[in-house]
Amino acid sequence: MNSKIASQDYLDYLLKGNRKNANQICNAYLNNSGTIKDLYELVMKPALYEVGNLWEQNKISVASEHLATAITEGILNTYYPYIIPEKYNGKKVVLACVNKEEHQVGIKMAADIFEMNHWESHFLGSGFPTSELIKYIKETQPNLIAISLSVYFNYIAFMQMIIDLKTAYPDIPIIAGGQAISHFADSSFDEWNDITFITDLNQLEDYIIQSK
Ligand code: B12
Repeated sequence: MNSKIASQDYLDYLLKGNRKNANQICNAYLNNSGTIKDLYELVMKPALYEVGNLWEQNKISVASEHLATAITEGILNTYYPYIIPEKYNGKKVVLACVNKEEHQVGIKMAADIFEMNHWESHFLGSGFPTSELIKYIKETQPNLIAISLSVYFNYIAFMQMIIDLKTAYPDIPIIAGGQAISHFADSSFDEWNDITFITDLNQLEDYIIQSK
C-alpha cells in the first residue's frame, strides 16, 4: 500500500474522528508489508503534521486536534504485541519530554523503535520534572537518556535540563529529538558537544544499530 495514500486516508479518518477506519488503514498498511517504523514515519507523522497545519490556519478546532492525537495514541498502544521483544539485549533507555513539553507522540514512537531493536524502553511521557527524572535515572541506571523537544518556547527548559542531566550523570550519553531540535542543534552551546541530535526514526534506527 502506498504510504502517501495511506497517510491521506488516515488523515481523513482522523478529522472525521473515525477511530475504527483509522485503525483499519494502519492494519491494512502493515498487512501489505509496511513496517511499523514506516507506518509511524510515513503514514501517521505526515497526517499529524497536517492536523497541526490545519489547526494553525484555524481550519479545524482544538477538539479535532485533540481527537486526532487520542486516536493515534490509542492505535500505537494496540501494536504492543509486535513491539515488545521476546528477549532484551541488556541495554536500557530512559525517554522523557522536556519539562512542560506536552507533545509525547514522537518520543513514544522512538521508545517503540528501541523496543523493536531489543532495548528496554522506559518511556516517561510528557511534562516530567527534571528532578524526578534525575532520581529515576539513579534507580534505573540506563545506558542512554533520550529527550524530546517540540515547541520552541521550551528551549530554555531544554538547555537547563541538559545541564542538570550532564551534571548528575556526565557519563551517560544523551540523544535528543523533536521538531524544535533542528533549530538549535548547530548553535554554540558547549553542552551540545556530547549530545546526539536525531531528526527521525530512520536516523534513530541507524544510531541504535551503530551503538551495538
Ligand atoms: C497533537 C499536538 C498537540 C497536543 C499534544 C498531545 C500529545 N499527547 O502529544 C496538544 C494539544 C497538547 C498540543 C499543545 C500545544 N501545541 Co501542539 N501540536 C500537536 C500536533 C498537531 C501533532 C504533534 C505530533 O504528535 N506530531 C507527530 C509526531 C510523530 O511528530 P514529532 O513530534 O515531530 O516526532 C517525530 C520526530 O520529531 C522524532 N522525535 C520526536 N521526539 C523525539 C525524541 C527522540 C529522542 C528521538 C530520537 C526522536 C524524536 O520522531 C518522531 C518520528 O519521526 C503538532 C503538529 C506537528 N507538526 O507535529 C502541533 C504543534 C507541535 N503544536 C504547536 C503548538 C504551538 C502548541 C501549543 C503552544 C498550542 C497552544 N497555544 O496551547 C501547545 C504547547 C503545549 C506544550 N507546552 O508543549 C506547534 C509548535 C510550533 C512551534 N513553533 O513550536 C505545532 C507544530 C502546530 C503548528 N503547526 O503550529 N499540541
